[in-house]
Amino acid sequence: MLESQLPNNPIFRIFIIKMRQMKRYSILFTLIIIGGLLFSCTSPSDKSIDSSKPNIVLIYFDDLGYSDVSAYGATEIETPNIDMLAEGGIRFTDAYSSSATCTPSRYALLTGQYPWRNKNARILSGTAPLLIDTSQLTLPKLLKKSGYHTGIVGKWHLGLGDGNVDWNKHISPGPNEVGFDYSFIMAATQDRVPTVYIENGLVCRLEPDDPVQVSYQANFPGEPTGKDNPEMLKMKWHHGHNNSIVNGIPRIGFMKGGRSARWVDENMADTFLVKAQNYIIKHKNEPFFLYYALHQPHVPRTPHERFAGISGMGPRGDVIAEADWCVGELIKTLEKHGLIENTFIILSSDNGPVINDGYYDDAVEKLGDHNPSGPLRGGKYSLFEAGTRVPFITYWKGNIKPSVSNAIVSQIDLLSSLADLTGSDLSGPDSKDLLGVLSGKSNDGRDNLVIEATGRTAFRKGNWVLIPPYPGPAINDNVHIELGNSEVYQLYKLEDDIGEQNNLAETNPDKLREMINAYESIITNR
Ligand code: NG6
Ligand code: CA
Repeated sequence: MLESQLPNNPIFRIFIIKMRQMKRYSILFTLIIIGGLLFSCTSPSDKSIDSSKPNIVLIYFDDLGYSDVSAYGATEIETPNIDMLAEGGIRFTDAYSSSATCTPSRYALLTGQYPWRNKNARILSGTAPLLIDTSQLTLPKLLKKSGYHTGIVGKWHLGLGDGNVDWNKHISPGPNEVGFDYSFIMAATQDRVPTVYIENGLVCRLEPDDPVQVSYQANFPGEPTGKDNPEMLKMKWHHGHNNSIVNGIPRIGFMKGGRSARWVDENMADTFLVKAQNYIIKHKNEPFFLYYALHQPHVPRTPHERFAGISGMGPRGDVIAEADWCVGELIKTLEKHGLIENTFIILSSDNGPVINDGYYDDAVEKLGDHNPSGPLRGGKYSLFEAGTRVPFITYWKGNIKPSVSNAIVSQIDLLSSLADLTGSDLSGPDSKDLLGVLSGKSNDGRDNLVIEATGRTAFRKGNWVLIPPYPGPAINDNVHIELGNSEVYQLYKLEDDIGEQNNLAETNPDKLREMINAYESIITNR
């Protein structure tokens, strides 16, 4: 056998060369050893050099702001694990969630469709029916067709069942009916009932003699509430969040029973992490898609005691540190199992930041010099940039060259881009194939993008942003966020004015008209 004819595997090559040099072993013994090596060379770790169907891990934060991450300019908070991904991958400066709240962003992420095309895509209660039609194309469905095993661990918030769920029976339809082979979820948000984990449609650890009952209409007689029983609270409510009390925390919505099934908020990060790690380990021998939907730093912010006090910024900073640690542990799992070079990682957030989102948790008092929105205006719920412009990182060790990109990309584009990555020609209605951009081969992102915030829409095209007039308060006083409402058109040129301070609508009538026409041609075509 000539040197050039030896197999590519370097261990194998060295082995054969060594064996030739030694010459004193019998041919039979050589064959046995080579056989053994061949066997081990086709073992799971070999997958790490097959880049035709990389695993896909989508790490999705809840309410993480543009500058809540040190790689995006935070100076008062440290996120070494997210930073590692940003420094070793592509850090996008102009990437967007579809919306300034959770449900619509997640809807767009999974369906590749603008959420404003679906009138029900707004913040859902814990008893809302499944928002995605089971006949709709979704990202996990598409990946299944490409030969992937698909799993979700974490926050769902896209509705479950038909609107009349019996939480004590198999809950369906849900994530498993829209493309996930495996699901371990919280139904809605950490601040909404039911406060239980649901694995493949079944509430975990439920005892038959203590069924779970949930209502968003009325309390169950005799059950304490945050409003009437402040003495039972370990975290006080600021606005909303004064219904049922679970684990000393008042929630949105009423719940009775299911005591053994109730989550312990402080353990949630570890619970989701371990489930995500187990998923990876279980499916390491096949292409897999893991949607790891973290619950941080959404309210209520409940760091595990290992992280309580770590940031000096109160629970909001602590849970960001906790979540960053989770990201690090997840990466370690990929490394340990030889998967890191065969895994395309995407990290982002469902909407912009909010400091006080309904509880007294020291987030305001201990914020200090930290500014989660960074240079951007607004925050969660806002049509201004900080509502939807979020951290967005792609990472694929050995395949993506580290860089910073200012291409306009949206989470809506993941569906068509990941289709391309995995050899599928399927696409979503509003989803652009930006695989070249997401993998660093091009900087040619979107030309334009409609963004959504609590039912309103705005428009980015090139370096300009148009916010149409909307009634309503300029500021949400509860959360202290500028919403973007104004009686007049707002037009900002982001390259000169990233903070959206100078409304150029009056002085640039031609640009204003061009932007309105472009925006209306998309938005009226529902
Ligand atoms: C709001 C909640 C807020 C949060 C949000 C959903 C009140 C007063 N506020 O209605 O605390 O739960 O819904 O956040 O109830 S999201 O990130 O899931 O969209
Ligand atoms: Ca959110």
